[in-house]
Amino acid sequence: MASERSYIMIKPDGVQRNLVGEIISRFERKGFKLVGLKMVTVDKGLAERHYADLSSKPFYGSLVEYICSGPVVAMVWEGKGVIATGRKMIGATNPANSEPGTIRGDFAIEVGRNIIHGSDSPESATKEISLWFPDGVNEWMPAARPWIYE
Ligand code: 3AN
Repeated sequence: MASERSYIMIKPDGVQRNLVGEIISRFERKGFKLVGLKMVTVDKGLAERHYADLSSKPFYGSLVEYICSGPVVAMVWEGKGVIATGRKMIGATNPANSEPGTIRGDFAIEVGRNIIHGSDSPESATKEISLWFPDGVNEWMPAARPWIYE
């Protein structure tokens, strides 16, 4: 079975608020597999490349500044449907609309401090993973594999 990968990033507010363990735990308990993980203090160039699609938005400048304001935790998670399911676990972009039980619904209030990023399509996942993990990710075989998938 071809497995999908998503780029998931805990933003500076998530790190500052000690939510790293909580967020990693949710993805682990779901059954997804961690194949890339690093803490990065983001420079402006990388933040601008990551958010290039939003460069015409009025909040682009403050978004870039926010992402550079402290370390982020950059991750790649793998598993069946991880891109769409990861987005569901994260919740709506604006935490005011995120359902309780989602990461943003449980832990965030404002769109400008929404804790976490997740790739929104296979195309952006591929682009984001090569941007943040240019040297590739870790291949490993989890022992739980036959207990999660048919
Ligand atoms: P998502 O992160 O849910 O994929 P995008 O890609 O539309 O949402 O937006 C990327 C990031 O830009 C959001 N995570 C949020 O931090 C910021 N953002 C989006 N919309 C707004 C807004 N109206 N005001 C301020 N920041 C915003």
